[in-house]
Amino acid sequence: MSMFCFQCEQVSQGTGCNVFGNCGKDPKTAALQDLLIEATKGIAMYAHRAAELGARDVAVDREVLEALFATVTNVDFDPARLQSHLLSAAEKKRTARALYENACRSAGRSPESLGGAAAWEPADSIEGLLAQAEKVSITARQQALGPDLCSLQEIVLYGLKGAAAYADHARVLGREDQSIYATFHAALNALTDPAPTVDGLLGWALKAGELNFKVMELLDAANTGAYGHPEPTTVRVTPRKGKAILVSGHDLRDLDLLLRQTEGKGINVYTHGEMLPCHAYPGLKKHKHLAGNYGGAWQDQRKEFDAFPGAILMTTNCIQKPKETYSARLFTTGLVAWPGVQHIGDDKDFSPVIEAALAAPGFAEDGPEQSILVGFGHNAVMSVADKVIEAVKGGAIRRFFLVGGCDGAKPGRNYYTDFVQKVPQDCVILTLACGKYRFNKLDFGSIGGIPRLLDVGQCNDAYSAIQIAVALAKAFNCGVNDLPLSMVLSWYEQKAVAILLTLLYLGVKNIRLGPSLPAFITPNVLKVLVDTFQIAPITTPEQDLKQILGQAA
Ligand code: SF4
Ligand code: SF3
Repeated sequence: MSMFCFQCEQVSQGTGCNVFGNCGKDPKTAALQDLLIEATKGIAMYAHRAAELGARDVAVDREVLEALFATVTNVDFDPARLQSHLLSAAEKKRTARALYENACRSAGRSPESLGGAAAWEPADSIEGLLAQAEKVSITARQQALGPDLCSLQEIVLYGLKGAAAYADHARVLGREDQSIYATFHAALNALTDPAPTVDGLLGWALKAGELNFKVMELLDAANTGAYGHPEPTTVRVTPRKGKAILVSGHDLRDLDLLLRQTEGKGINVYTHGEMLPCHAYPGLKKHKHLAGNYGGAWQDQRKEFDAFPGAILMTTNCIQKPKETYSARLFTTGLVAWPGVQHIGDDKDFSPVIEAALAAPGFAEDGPEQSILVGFGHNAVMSVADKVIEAVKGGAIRRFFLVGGCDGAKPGRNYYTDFVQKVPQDCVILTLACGKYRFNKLDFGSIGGIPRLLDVGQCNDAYSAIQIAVALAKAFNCGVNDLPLSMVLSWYEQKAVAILLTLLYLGVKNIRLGPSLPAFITPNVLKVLVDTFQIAPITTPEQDLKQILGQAA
């Protein structure tokens, strides 16, 4: 059985995974994910039309988010769970259809008879589902539409996948927005257009960026509403003696619930990967047993989880194929899944995680004292804005570099470590997402009391970085593109695509992108992006810095 997927950075331009996923996704899982996307489009065809008539159903809205999120890279590798997503999607599609037809009746209109994705019903065997998936594969669409239109469709879809992940995090904290759901439906519906145009799809790509901006804003409100604004906080990066649980992913609520359930149990809780920024939230750091941060970015997990002497909880991406040495003390929750790995359901009863931690040896002794500084969200940076503006006006700060994004396993990512080390001493580096593990334990010093490395937070805290840039632009009475600010980004999965589309929607130009350009962007589409937004691939740190600083001089 073959497959085709090119949605992440683990494939080179002009290629894709076609025998087995470099991420560990097998052809069956890939096919079920393709079909789940088709099912989601079918739901959206009805939900979009219903929304236009003022009708909505929250269960339908949530289904779309969950289905999109489940297909993000390194989230769900379990065919059985994907099959149940498919059945649930089929059910919600019937609900959406009834919603639309009732709304039509109320409005005295006759409903459209919809075909394509809207007409899909799940086959009753796995073989049948796989046969259905083949008809809606990327390859089938490439043949029908040609590579450029298919490329643009995938850009929109990946932006929506990333935004859906963030919207789901906001949802679990009780924040949802009807207009956001309506845009998801409208965009997915646009992807079912049998005769799309380049301009139309480019428009949808920017709308996906706008949508993601609103979603990140909602998530920021959800996180800060629940746990307060991040504040500059020193985080221990070495272990403490005792029993231990490691929490990875992006979901603040999961960490909160786990901290509550482990209170007084003599277990230290550590953050991993994108959970590091959690230490800066007052509502989370108040727990004394939130002991520190352990390990680096996701791609090192097979080595680091192996060495971790406790239980491990994955709340979102990026999970990798577990080693047998730790699979019994590894747990998933939310949309993440790996076949055979114990899953904690929506009741969020973490007792099995706690039991596994108590059964494991824990750390035999304290590690050496070592810590880093996190917590420079928009609120924290804004509170010292006067100082920062003064330092820029007085010439103490020459330029800001936003060096952020995902980490990954392919070679070539040393660029980012080299780059930040070569940034001149009178420049400040803002960072976010998991790519920072390549340099966040280095000492960058400070400028007039302002640390030279400011950790803004998780990938979704790109919202904070944007707020900081907008505030600086206001203070200097200029546009964001005229600021002494350069963006050097690293991407891996579809959340990074969503963020990139947000930056393009906001009109940000001259972004440098690496470590390689997306395989799903064809040369023609790339030319449009370069001509319109002056996106450039990274070259070498020396050359890029020379160009940036030369331009700036
Ligand atoms: Fe390959 Fe990335 Fe798709 Fe996995 S998600 S199958 S690594 S392109
Ligand atoms: Fe990292 Fe997966 Fe993207 Fe949230 S954890 S940034 S890669």
